[in-house]
Amino acid sequence: MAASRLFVSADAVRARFSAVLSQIYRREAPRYADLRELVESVNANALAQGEALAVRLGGAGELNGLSLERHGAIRLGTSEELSIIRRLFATMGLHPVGYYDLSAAGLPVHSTAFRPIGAEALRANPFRMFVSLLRLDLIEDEEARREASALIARRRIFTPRLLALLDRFETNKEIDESEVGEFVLQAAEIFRWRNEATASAELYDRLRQVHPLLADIACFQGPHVNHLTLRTLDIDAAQAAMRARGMNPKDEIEGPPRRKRDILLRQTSYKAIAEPIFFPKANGAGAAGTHAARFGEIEQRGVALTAKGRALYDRLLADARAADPAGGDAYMDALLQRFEAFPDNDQALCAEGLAFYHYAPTEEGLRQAGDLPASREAAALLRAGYLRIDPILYEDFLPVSAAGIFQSNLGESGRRVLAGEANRRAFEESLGATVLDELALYAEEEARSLAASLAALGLAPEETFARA
Ligand code: OOG
Ligand code: NI
Repeated sequence: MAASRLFVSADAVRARFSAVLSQIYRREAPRYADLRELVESVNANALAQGEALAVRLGGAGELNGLSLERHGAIRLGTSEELSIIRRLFATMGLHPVGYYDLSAAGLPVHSTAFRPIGAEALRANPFRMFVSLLRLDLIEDEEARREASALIARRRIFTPRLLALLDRFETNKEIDESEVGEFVLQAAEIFRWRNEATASAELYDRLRQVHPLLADIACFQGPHVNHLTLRTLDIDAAQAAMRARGMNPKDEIEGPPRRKRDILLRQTSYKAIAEPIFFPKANGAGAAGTHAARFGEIEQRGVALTAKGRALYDRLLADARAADPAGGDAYMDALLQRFEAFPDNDQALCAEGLAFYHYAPTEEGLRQAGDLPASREAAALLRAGYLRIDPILYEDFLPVSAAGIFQSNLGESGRRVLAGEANRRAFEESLGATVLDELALYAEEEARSLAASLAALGLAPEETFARA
């Protein structure tokens, strides 16, 4: 028999990959290193406040790996790139969840989130990737479309070595410890910044005029990671600290307003910084210029909403935007006011079917196990103190927020009107797989926890009625 080999789990590959990406980004983007320090001190302050924070975090307050990146984002040019990225991320336990149509916000891309599935994987390492694919079908300028697709068709974003390793890992269904270091370095190489464009300054400018995203995707040798995102325990304090330190944050925190029980996802970022780029010319000469693409982001997550809760969220968000389209602090005030209509405690959110919860038996429930009347509903068991609930954290993204993040980094010229609509089927064809439904994942987790809790109380799941 061959000497024993050590195999590495997908969670461990993801942890190593995201650590390498973080190191590279910190080195290449100094303001991101500053942001890390800022968030660390904001988080330390928040932790020192203690109790209020513990209440707000509830069961979602997993503090392990607080300083690990929560996500990164890239933009791809072709179906081939996307389908290989899907295979690559699968080796890291990252799977496509959700479809995000950004055409509605004037952006010629559609996206998915490659993320860990299940509480255990998320706890092992929370990193995920928001991945967008260029939609040339939304670019009306035919000449620009042709030139952009010629540029993208010429580039090779994966090294032959990476493709060979990927093939082998897929065939063997496992990754040997001795090769994982090389594998994650080769993978991180895809997303590195390159300060030499593939297009002349003239072509870059022309594509930028057509749409700034088109230039960002088509004029470079690879899909540079455009931001990494840290978790903050107090995003309002972090936003204020970014302002105070002159870090040029975006004007508004995306997502819901500050609440006692956080819902969904709140995000903000410092704006992308212009970086020097060499634009080549056919005769070997070239021109020095700049390109602004890279920024740093922070996020704060809350409880996942049901379809009903999400509909209420979308409506209140749209109302606030309509009340103050100018944005800034006035918009944040309008938002707070509108969201007074959204219940702000776990009992109400759960009872009204607005958010997803993880059920567990209480000690008292376990003492009574076997003696409880078989016909009691989950809500009654909760009220009687035999069951408890903890929020299930939202692990996905929000299209309106994502559009806000994109746009604040593309400048005013990022706000366009595009003729087009969502095309999930085309996205899945490019991906070579279907995307998972995020609501179904949360609903399953809730249902599983309720069934296990009822069994622990000596009650068969069929005898009680979970809410829809
Ligand atoms: C992705 C923006 C979306 C988020 O956190 O909503 C995103 C991009 O700019 O490519 O990362
Ligand atoms: Ni992001």
